[in-house]
Amino acid sequence: MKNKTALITGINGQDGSYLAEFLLKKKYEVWGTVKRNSVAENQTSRLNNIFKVVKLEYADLNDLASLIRVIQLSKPDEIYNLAAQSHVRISFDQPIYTAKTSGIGTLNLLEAIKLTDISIKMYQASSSEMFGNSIDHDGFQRESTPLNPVSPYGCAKVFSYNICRNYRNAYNLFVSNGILFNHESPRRGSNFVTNKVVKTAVEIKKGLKEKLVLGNLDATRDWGHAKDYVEAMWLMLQQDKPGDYVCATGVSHSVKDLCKYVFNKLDLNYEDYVTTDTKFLRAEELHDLKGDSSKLRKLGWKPKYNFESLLDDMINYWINIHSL
Ligand code: NAP
Ligand code: F7E
Repeated sequence: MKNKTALITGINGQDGSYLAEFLLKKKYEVWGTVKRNSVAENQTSRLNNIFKVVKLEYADLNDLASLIRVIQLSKPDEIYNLAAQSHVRISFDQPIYTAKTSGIGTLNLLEAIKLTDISIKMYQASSSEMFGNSIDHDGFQRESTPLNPVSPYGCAKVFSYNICRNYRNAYNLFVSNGILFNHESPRRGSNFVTNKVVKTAVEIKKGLKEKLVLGNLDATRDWGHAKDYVEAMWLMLQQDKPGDYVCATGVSHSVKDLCKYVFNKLDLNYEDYVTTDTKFLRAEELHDLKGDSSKLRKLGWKPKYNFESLLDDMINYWINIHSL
C-alpha cells in the first residue's frame, strides 16, 4: 500500500515541528507550508532535525491561490491546519490580522479543499481559548461547554471551529476539530508564559538576569506536553467519522504554582525574583482552564507527560543551552 501524504500548515511552529517528526516515523511523506520572512535562517530552526526530509513550500492562509497551489502540488491524504496568529495577548494588538489569519484563513483552506479534492481529511487546530470563562458545574470544560470567547484570538478560533462543522455537514468534508488545551515544550515560543518562566529562571540561576516580570499570576491553565498532543491530532484523523475532541491533561495549576515549581527546582525562591507589570495583562482575562478529555481517551489517547515532567524537560533544555 502507498505511504500516506500529509500537508501541515505552520510546520515550522511548535506543534508543526513535532507533528512532522511523528508522521515521518509513521512513514508519511510530509509537506509543510512556511510563510515568507525576511530572516529565512531562523524561520526553520525547529525543523533542523528533519529539514532534509520534509518538503517545504511557501504559502499563507490569507492567500487562497497559494493554498490551492500547494494542495495541487502535494496531493495530500491529510491536511493539518496548524497555522495561526497564536498569541492571545498579541491578538488584542492585532485583532484584524488575527481574525483574518486564525479565522478567515481556515475558510480559505476549506475552500481550497472543496475546489481541489473533497476526499482530503482535515484537522483544525481549535483551542480551549474558545470557552472563555464558561465552566461546567464540576469545574471542567468539555465538548458540550458553551463557547464564550474573551479575546480576538478566541473569537477567530470560534469562527474556524464553526465553519469547519458547517463544511463537514454541508459538503460532507472529513474535518475534525481538536479542542486543545495549553501544550508546551522546549520549542514553545519564549513569549508564552511557561517558556518565559523557565528560560528566565535558568538565566537568573546563571547570573545572566536579575528579575522575571509577569502579568496575572492567579490565572490557572491545564498544561500538557506538545509531543503528546500531536499524537491526538493524528488519532482524530484515523477515525471512520470526523468529530470534535477536547485534548487536555485534566489537571490545572496557577502561574504562581508554575513559578514556584521552576524556581524550587533551581534552588531559588520565586518570591525573591518575580515582579508584575500591567503591560502583560490582557484587556479581558480568561481566568481558569481545566479540560475533560474523556471522549478522546476512549479512542486510546493518554498523555505520557504531566505538569512536573513537562517542566523538567523544559528546564533541562534551557540548562543545556546555557552550558554550551
Ligand atoms: P506557533 O508555534 O505560534 O505556530 C504557528 C505557525 O503558524 C507558525 O509556523 C507560523 O509561521 C504560522 N503562521 C502564522 N501566520 C500564518 C499565516 N498567515 N499563514 C501561514 N502560516 C502562518 O503555534 P503552536 O503552538 O504550534 O500551535 C499550533 C496551532 O494550534 C495554532 O493554530 C494555535 O492557535 C493552535 N493551538 C495551540 C495551542 C497551544 O497551547 N500551543 C492550544 C490550542 C490551539 P511563523 O513562525 O513564520 O510566523
Ligand atoms: O498565557 C498568564 C496569562 O500566553 C497563559 C496559546 O497557545 O494557549 C495559549 O494561550 C497564562 C495567561 O497562553 C504572563 O495571562 C502571566 O493567563 O502562555 P500564555 P494562553 O494565553 O493561555 C491557548 C490554549 C491557545 O490556543 C493559544 O494559542 O499566563 N501570564 N504573565 C502570562 N502570559 C504571558 N504570555 N506572558 C506573561 O508575562
